Amino acid sequence: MRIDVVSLFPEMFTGPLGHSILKRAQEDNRLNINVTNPRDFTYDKHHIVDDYPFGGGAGMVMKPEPIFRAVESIIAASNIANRRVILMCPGGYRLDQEKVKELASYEQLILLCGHYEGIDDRVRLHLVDESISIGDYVLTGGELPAMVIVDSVARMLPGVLGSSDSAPQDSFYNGLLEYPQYTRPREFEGMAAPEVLLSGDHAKINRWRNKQALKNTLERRPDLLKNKVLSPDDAKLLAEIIAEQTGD
Ligand code: 4GS
Repeated sequence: MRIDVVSLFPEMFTGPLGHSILKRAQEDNRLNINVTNPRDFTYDKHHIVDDYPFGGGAGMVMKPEPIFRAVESIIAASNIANRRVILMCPGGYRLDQEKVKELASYEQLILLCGHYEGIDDRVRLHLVDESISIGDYVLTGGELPAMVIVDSVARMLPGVLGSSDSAPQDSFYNGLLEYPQYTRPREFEGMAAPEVLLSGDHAKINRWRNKQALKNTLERRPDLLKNKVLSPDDAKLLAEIIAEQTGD
């Protein structure tokens, strides 16, 4: 997969993308990340990328031409048809794991990062395929949201995670929160790890983990259970949890 980020601050990406799993994914050619600065697509003497808003008001607005030119040059240079042009913005679709999986199926993502008060809306209307938000809060720019997309999408790509089954195990993969993990020591300052995990009985351990995942989800994120179709085993575990809570 190829991900192109369009940002006025390319240096912001060097740290987060240059370590650990994302670093290895790029070294192994599973992921190719390029950052393009729209300032390089300005042809005036001062390389101006923003201007005052039509109609007045505070702040500056990013001009459309450098962004259109940057994206057009990326598209021309990469020659990939199966792509998605995405604008990071609070009004977009709120990112979730289903959307992450969908994004991981494209051959190329082009992520546009706004800065200042906003981007001339002709970019959203005529250049962008979809807008995505990472949550209901306001950031200073779209760079951190773009990094969140790169990170969450990269770990869905084949071979990126070290152990082949790490992704299926994690939060939201099956629409539930994770079960709790423990490691050595067995007892730390009077706090014991659950005995069942040391039993060696893997059927029992799996059942305990499924139950804990359901319990965590019910207690902390009941909204996730609303639209979920439970397997007969999970439905039974959930009934047990609810019975335990009500003291039956
Ligand atoms: C988000 C967000 C965001 C909005 C960018 C104000 C600078 C800023 N983008 N998810 N202008 N939340 N963008 O806050 O995606």
